[in-house]
Amino acid sequence: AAQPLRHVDSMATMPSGAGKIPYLNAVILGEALASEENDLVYPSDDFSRQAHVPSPQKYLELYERSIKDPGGFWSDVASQFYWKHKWAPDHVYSENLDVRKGPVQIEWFKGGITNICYNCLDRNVESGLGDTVALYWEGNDLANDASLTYSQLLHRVSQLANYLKDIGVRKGDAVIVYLPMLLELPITMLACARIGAVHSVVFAGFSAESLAQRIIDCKPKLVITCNAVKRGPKVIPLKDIVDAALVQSSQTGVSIDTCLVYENALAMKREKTNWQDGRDIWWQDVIPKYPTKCEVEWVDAEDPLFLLYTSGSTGKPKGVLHTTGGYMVYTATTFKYAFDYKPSDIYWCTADCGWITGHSYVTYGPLLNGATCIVFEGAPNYPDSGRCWDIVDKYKVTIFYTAPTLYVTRYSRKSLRILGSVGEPINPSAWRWFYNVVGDSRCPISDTWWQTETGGFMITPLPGAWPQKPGSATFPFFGVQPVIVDEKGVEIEGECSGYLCVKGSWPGAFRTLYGDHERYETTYFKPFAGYYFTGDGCSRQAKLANLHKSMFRDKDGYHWLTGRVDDVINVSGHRIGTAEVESALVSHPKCAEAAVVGVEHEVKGQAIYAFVTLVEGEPYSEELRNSLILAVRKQIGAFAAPDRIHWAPGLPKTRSGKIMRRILRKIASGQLGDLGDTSTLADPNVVQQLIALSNC
Ligand code: 6R9
Repeated sequence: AAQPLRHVDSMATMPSGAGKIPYLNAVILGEALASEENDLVYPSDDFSRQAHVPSPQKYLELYERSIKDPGGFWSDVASQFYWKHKWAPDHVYSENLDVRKGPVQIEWFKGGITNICYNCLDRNVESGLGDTVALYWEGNDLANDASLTYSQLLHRVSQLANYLKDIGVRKGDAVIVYLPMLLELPITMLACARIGAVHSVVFAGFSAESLAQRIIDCKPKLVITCNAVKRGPKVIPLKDIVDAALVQSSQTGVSIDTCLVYENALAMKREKTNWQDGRDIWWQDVIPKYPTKCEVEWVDAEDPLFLLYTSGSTGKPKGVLHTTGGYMVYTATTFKYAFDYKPSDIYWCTADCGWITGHSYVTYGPLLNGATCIVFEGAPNYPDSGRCWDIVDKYKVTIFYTAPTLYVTRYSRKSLRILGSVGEPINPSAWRWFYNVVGDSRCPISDTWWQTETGGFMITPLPGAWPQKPGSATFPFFGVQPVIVDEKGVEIEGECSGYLCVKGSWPGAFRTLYGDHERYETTYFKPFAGYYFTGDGCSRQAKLANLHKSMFRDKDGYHWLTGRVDDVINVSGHRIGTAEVESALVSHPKCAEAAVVGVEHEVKGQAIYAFVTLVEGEPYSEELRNSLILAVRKQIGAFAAPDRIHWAPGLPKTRSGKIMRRILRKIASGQLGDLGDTSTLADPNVVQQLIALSNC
């Protein structure tokens, strides 16, 4: 079997704008890749015949049109949705991605008037899907489930939308949503969209501090939550977390008048819930009284749909802003093609709506297609590791979309026809296991590469269209022009590896960072002028199988994503900025300084490894180690807790004071013989001290 792709560190300095990227994760194009080269996994003829895109020729035909005539291509696609008024035909999109030519600006279908909730629900009910199940809900505990048809979902959404309007939520107002995977979560997103309010869902694993930070940043009209949730055997009192966050936000002058609380009686009875009269309102006491019909607020394609905070390489989370029209068209189209969606499918995406995958591929993408979709509240390993397969069997799931780190064991499931993977690179051996064991060597894998910022899939297989290569996300989606650049920002063609950028805009692209357009430009558009910089490394394999050599140009080779090249760590598909973890550690009174790196982890992809320097005279102890970890859990959330705290009398720094993370990464992963050049360190002895403390 082929080895997983290996990463190498090399210092790379970028020429402009953002300054330095500390290292480049480049794939060694050597043995590993060579052995994959001819390892093509073909879809069966039967599969291809029924697929939306049945051949490489068909893909190329569509792709080439999408690049040569983006306006025409996306206009045709967008026309399948309902628009109250259409955009001007000669002005489908406008863009400037080049900071040298002025402010970065992206618009799609501007002047077009629509509503995404209408397109998800009313449009489907009107076309006869009223009695089709839109959402199945599978609870944490085995006996709990529920479902809503498209008509029922529309009624529920309309009731909440009427309530929101009644309490004064208007178009453009922000609403913070801190809910677990209950049906009320997609209901809330859709209700906001219906009235033109901007939802900002905060993953219900974030701490009170993180929630407060987001409330302070977007100043919502109200907060929507539930009293508690069960995660595996544990009850988590979410309302208490919200209470603590609201105390914090009010201290900075952002006070919230209304907190709408869903009583999740399966986890906690309302009598046990802490309550603030006047501010807190039980969902069940008010929402069912509202009419089940609610006029939609028609919005411009470029009106904001949602804000989603994500981690970057500096401390403060970034409020990624998506608008309505382009996002709608893009999520629906990527869903349809990357999963070869058909009305007979039953679709399950295991992501939480607190992350972008849950926005685009639990809520919007599937519902825009009239799909039947499962919302799963629980954990994949509760009550045991067979839970996922029980769910696949129970609902006869045909499309199963998950992260490679999900614990999936046992054996293949008959109903499956397509598997999806997201969140981190899937290595060739994991790919094969997923393909052979879970998919019975029968189901194509859509390894979808994309980001919170991109709104939808960017590089992804189209099942049935072409042979796959284990571990490769294959080719760009329609309208997407990935380019690989070197550290000077020069495009490299053919077989190569470097920084992954995107040329031109696509409808699902984010339009700004909320309240900070300058940071938007600095982070994404200044590192390589003229391009959107993804933060990922990528290598491209130009040599294609003979079968397709004549069809794909050399520069259209298979793409292999090699991981982040900035200070972002990817733990089980969750993005965490090293700076965020460092600032949580440093907030501990006994911590003088901290440096955090990611290390490879068999199950989680990457694990968080923290080097901590204590304040003078403070002795090392297990107790202190635990209280440092607790500080991170409290400030960010349990998912960001470091796996390892490494005591550091000092940190390796350059003479100008920059921490050399490259060296820390080597120490963390035990590659001590291979530390590279340490001569530029201000104090080279630090390295030996750190190595000596490796096992403490
Ligand atoms: C959708 C999502 C984005 C980062 C991205 C990259 C990594 C996501 C991947 C993948 C390799 C894939 N990533 N999908 N890497 N192959 N199929 O995860 O969004 O949370 O914003 O993370 O995740 O490093 O830059 P987000």
